[in-house]
Amino acid sequence: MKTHHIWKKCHIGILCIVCAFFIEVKSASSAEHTEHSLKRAVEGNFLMGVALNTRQVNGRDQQATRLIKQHFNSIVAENCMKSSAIHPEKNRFNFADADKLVHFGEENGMAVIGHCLIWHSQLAPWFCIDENGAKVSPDELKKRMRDHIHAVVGRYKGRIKGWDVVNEAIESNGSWRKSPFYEILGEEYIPLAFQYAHEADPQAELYYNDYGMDAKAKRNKVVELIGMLKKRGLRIDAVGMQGHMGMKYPESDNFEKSILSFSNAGVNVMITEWDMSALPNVQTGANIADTVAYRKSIDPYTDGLPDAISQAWNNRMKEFFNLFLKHSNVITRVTVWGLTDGDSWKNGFPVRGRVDYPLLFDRHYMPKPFVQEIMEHQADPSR
Ligand code: 9MR
Repeated sequence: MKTHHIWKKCHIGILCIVCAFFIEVKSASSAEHTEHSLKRAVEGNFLMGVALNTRQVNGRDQQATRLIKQHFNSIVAENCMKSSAIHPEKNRFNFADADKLVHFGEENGMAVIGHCLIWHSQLAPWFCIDENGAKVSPDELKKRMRDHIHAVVGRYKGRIKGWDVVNEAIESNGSWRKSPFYEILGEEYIPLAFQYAHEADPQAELYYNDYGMDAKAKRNKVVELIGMLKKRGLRIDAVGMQGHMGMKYPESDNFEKSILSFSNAGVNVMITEWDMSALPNVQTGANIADTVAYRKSIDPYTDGLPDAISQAWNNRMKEFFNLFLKHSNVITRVTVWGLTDGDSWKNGFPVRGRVDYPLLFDRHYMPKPFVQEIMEHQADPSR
């Protein structure tokens, strides 16, 4: 009788523990679901991506890590996969950061994007010259391109969703950029790069990526490039429209025309490096990397963004976001070029040392109003 009583007590105890456990799990998972999330808000439309800097890749910004997991389902390296970083000397690779980035993406079920294989900027110094500093021969450059692409793409075979194979090969006026690759191989370096990337990972998607894609001359040249690759039977899955914007450029009509032209040419479109400077535009050279000397007058918002500018910025971002949603049948990913305003390259370009506000999260890791709105709308679509 006594034993029976003890057993009964035990059963009740176990039952209570089990119930408590289930209540705990349920409330944790419903908390997760009520927590706003950008990637969930755009689910079914496109992947939501973010570029990670080296601090984030190395887990040295825990607040950032939390936000990245909460809001994004795709990542790309802002710098650590570029040739100067990953292949600094002819016979030396530095895969440490790239390995961590790919691992982080896999651990969190994110689509990892490779950026970028062949680019004239942040180009490893040895890549196109011999030991005397003279241009290498066309055959030697082909071999170096092939070795580089096979080593980098091959290392992450099956783990990277897609690669920016060639970056920024076209000038704003629609001519081929006179990069060291072009100077040695002519435009032939482009199909070769796509061919090598496909050999190294036949499953990986392959992209052409560029900025200023709203300009008609550039748009037409990109369409020509897609045609040239397709005619040769080479793989190209998407065109990356970087999307570095300002308060006055690009015009959304022109941007939309390019989305349509590229998709009509038979590829998907990705917005690959989205940001929008809130600062006054400054006249620079033709190149995205050209800089201008600092003047206080072109750095007006060091103490915070005035409400009117913030509102205009949010409206303009929303306008473009809606444009991306409108074309989500062909836009497969929207990636922002950094997480918080403090992380952005725009604080240093085209003028070093300005305080800019170009990204989706502010310097306190808080979502901007238009981002908040998108997420709330998803939580309550009737609004
Ligand atoms: O954001 C990147 C910045 O940290 C680097 O210093 C810069 C070097 O050129 O590259 C930036 O990223 C570029 C990207 O790789 C390609 N498109 C233009 C981006 C902004 O310059």
